Amino acid sequence: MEYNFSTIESRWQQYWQEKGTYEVSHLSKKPKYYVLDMFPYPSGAGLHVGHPLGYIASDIYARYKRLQGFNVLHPIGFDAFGLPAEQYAIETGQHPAITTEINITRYKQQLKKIGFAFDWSRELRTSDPEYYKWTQHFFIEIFNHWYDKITNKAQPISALIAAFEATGSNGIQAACEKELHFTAEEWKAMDTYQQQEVLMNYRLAYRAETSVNWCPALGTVLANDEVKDGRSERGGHPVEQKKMMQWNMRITAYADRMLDDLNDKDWSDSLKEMQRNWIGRSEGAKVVFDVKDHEEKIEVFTTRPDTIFGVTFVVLAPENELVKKITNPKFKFDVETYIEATAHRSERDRMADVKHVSGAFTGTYALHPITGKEIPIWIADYVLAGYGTGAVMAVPGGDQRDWDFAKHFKLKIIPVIKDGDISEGAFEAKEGEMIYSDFLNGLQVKAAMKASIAKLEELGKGKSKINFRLRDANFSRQRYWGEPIPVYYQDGLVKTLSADELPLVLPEIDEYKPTATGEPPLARAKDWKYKGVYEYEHSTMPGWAGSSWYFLRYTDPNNDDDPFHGDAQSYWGNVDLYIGGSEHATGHLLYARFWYKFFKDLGLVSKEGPFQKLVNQGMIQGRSNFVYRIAGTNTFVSFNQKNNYDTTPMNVDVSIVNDDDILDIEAFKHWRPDLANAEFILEDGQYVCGAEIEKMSKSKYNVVTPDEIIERYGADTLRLYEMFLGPLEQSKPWSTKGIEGVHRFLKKLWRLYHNEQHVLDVSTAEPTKAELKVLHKTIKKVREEMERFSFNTIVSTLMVCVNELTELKCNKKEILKELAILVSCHAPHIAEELWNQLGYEGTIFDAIMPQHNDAYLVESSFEYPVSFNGKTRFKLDLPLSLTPKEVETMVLENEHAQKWLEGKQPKKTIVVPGKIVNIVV
Ligand code: ANZ
Repeated sequence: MEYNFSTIESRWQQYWQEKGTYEVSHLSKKPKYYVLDMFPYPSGAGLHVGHPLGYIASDIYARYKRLQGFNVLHPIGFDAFGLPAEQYAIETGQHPAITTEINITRYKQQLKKIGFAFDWSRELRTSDPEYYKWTQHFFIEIFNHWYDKITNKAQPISALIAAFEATGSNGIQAACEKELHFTAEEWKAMDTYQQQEVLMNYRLAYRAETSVNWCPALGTVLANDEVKDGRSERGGHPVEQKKMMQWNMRITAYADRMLDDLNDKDWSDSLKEMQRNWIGRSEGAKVVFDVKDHEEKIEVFTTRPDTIFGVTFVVLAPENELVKKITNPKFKFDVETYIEATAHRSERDRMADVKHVSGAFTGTYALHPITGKEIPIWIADYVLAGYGTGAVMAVPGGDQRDWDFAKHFKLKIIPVIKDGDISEGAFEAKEGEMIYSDFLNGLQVKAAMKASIAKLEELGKGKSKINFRLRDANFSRQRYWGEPIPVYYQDGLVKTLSADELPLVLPEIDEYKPTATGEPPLARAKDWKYKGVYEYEHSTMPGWAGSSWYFLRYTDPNNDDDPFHGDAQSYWGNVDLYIGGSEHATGHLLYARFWYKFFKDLGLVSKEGPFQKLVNQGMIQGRSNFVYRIAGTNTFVSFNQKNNYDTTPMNVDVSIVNDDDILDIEAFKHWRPDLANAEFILEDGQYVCGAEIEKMSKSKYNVVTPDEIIERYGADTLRLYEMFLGPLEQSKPWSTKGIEGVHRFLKKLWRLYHNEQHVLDVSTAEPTKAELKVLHKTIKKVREEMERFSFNTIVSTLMVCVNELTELKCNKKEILKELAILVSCHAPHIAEELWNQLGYEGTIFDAIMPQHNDAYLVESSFEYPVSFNGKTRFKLDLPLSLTPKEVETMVLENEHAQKWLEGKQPKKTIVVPGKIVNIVV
């Protein structure tokens, strides 16, 4: 039989499925290894060749670990809630569950054809009520906990209530919204509503009036990481800031712990840095300003308490609640006009736009906390409502934005650092000696920071504070296709469902849009009420809810009584290797770490973090082709002549262009009806297309699917080829130029085992030294490369090995058996087939990864470079056992040496054994 990949591949895929080859159990004596892929969102477009890149890499490593004797968990499932299916539902009326089901079916077909070692018995879907029942359960758990800064972990809310009853808020150090002070008596005197409000201030999942990214076009709130440049990541619609009553998760409580254990993670430095910046820890102080003629106080956060004497004004964010309360009526109109004008600008725009200075004076004055001097209070949109306290003490001498503002509005600028030039801009360096700063004069910045904080504390006007850029995570989405939040409202009180009432299943609705009054789609479910009476929460959970713990469910996916069982969890532990895209750096990877730490506090898991090693695979970009239409005509001009005309490029389907960028003109005319009469200006009788590297996408007609490649070359070729394209972490354009070579390699491998008639032809004779050397050199390299995740170089290593064995005409079973195992991780189907033909029972993945033996690698001879007066002239292969004298004799006797000596006697001959021979003439 010739190498018939399609028969071989379907045979082994069927075998794996029937035998459950990749199904694993935690009841095993073997050591475990957990390999995870970021699970896919099943989009309508199916998989293109870029999607499986990471899966192929993780699959190779999973197989490698199994061959090393590990019990390998390698699961897959679907992140099945999400916007696209819902948008499609809005447009067509088709239930998102149906769309999702269709898409998943297609994904599964595609994935199965690539031959992944997934344990399909553990497949899960976030939209399955049996799964989201537990996502809802965790929401309730989070709601029922608060973060205690003393024990540095989450504690039950019941313990907090008990403490309030005993001693009020006294002694409580909690991660919370506002610092509240009340006695036990005051607590007991509160009614249920007041108590609920107080508890919301502490709960880890809480409802609050929140400034959100509102996307009118999608009719929903978006998370910070779902907004790019002021637009929605999906669809590119404008996003604005709006205050709404929202569910939030107090991720900020875990900010310090999330920073602390980043250092121990085997993640790329860039990924860790992205998380560090996103969490954004800042050390500084909280400073309190009294407001003249008002009860209110303004609290600011500053990283530069040393510059306190350089404060010449105070700025509030336009959204700051204080603005209304303190604005002088005479300035009300200006202030309101300004607020109106800035409301539409997203936070990102506001941060990015440094040139445009704007603001309004409130007509009110703050009092300097130390000098008591009057300081004007302004509002300006460069101060963000959601960061710090939404207010700043402006020091134009030390902060550029304050400097720009002061110049624009002609406010005072005081220098506070000696020799810090502030004529052209602020002096922002955190060094130097303090001036014009009263008791701080003469101190260096660092000492001044300490001294000023001490003074502020003494006056009761401030204290040191650590601030985080990280915000609490918004948890409400005004969408249909997500997990219902398991909450109902009983006379205004928030109530959660009890365990036996879960899952709270998504109700059926007539249309997937918001209601006419702007209520979320779930408000359309008129009869959907708790006990038929109380309104459920109408917003659903965000996409990241289900993906924050799915890796734990995989350890015990069919458990009806628990989200996962302790034994399964303690056996599988955390994920050893996680492969996925870097776009999840500040979304999923933060949320999952947050939930995991919470689980740790509950004693559900024992490690601090879920993902030990993490690799970000690069993107496979598309290679687009273009034709050039002459303006106003249906004539297309070939690439090299396009500049002679007024042309516009048009993307053309890459499937009708060959590898040399030549267009199939007939196919082009049939591509679209409007092109049937197209005319062409050719070069050398051909139409040459332009080409460019772009994102692989349907709209650019540059999508290549794994299915087409598998059809033509087989899955093993696809797997090898995707790895062969380059280092895993690198992004690279798709091109099929080298695929034939990779396919030929598999045929050549096949021929090593078979004779001309394609019949298995192996010998049980002892392998020669040369054959053993080739094999063991390969084993050593493959293992080293596996450890480095260098899957691309393994392909070349295997190619070299097959070439060398072919040259040696090696058909020794002892060698070929090991070779099949070495190939099996990349090309599992052909390896299984060869293994089987060699007469071994069962799957090759029950074999053991070969180990190299140094004895076979020892070189017995060396090819000496021979140089004359320092120039290498020829090479000579000599036994390494020769003495330097013998080497010298052999070299000088050689005919090439005779030629270069031209009859002369060498003045000197230097022999470095095993390295070089140099002859001086
Ligand atoms: C006075 C000062 C003097 C400041 C100086 C800086 C330099 P990071 O490092 O990002 O934490 N700030 C505080 N809250 C703000 C908000 N809501 N919107 C915009 N800016 C805000 O920066 C903290 C600094 O950013 C704070 O320290 C404050 O300005 C400003 F020579 O206070 B500083």
